Amino acid sequence: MSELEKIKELVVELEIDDIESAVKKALENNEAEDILKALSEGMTEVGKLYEEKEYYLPELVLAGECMNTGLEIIKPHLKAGLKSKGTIVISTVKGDLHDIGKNVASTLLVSAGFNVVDLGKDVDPDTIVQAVKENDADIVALSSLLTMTVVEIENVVKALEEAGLRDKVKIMCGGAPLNQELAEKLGADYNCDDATDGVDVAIKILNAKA
Ligand code: B12
Repeated sequence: MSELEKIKELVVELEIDDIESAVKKALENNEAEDILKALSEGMTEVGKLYEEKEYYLPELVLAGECMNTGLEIIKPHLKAGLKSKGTIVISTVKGDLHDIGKNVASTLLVSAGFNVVDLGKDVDPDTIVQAVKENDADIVALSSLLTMTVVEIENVVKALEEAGLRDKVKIMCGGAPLNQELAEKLGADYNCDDATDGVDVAIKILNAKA
């Protein structure tokens, strides 16, 4: 089994104690981007096992920890040598604790050369407004995995409007319950199907601004 296959397997088997050493070792012989792909494939497999009722919430939490442990190790290797293209404030919306997709998006944006301010998960609109001000952000990126919390995107839009910042930033979002039509209905500018799409959209926004 290759080192990359092993990493995927460790995520699927929830081997939290071994993931750190395996990722560090794999970095000696593999590109960080390929390790990211292996981690994501493991997470996709875990998602399937959850839907097939083989795995339950505790397994999902553990898989999330495996994924995030791996991401933290590879992050510095993804961004090596790139200079910032613009500033993005990213978070998962209030009420939503899913942060794996957001972390993948954040990691890819960093690796593409953006200055990314990651506020984490379950973030309220005022914290986002504050971060936009403090960091003079160009883009607000939001993740919502729960149908119940997509409405929070609208609350972020309103908070930015009230702070007089809505015209200064573009808002992009991602997560399975969303599509472009819904994103626009909620007042956002762009929906992203996946993290790679997020990078393309961010580049498009910054190019249009330049
Ligand atoms: C892992 C997981 C959890 C973990 C999360 C751990 C963590 N640290 O994130 C835990 C156990 C905490 C969890 C909890 C719950 N979960 Co859950 N969870 C999942 C699961 C299995 C996988 C999600 C995931 O991480 N996928 C892997 C990542 C890489 O993919 P992704 O998130 O889709 O992100 C990609 C794109 O969407 C996009 N993207 C996402 N965000 C963004 C943002 C930007 C800016 C960009 C550019 C792109 C982008 O790019 C990413 C990569 O390409 C999904 C089912 C599934 N198969 O998706 C259910 C799922 C999302 N959960 C669900 C539910 C119901 C819950 C709970 C309510 C369960 C409960 N009864 O308690 C709670 C909610 C808690 C809360 N308040 O948030 C439902 C949501 C249904 C809905 N539409 O509302 C799902 C769909 C399962 C199901 N089929 O019922 N969950």
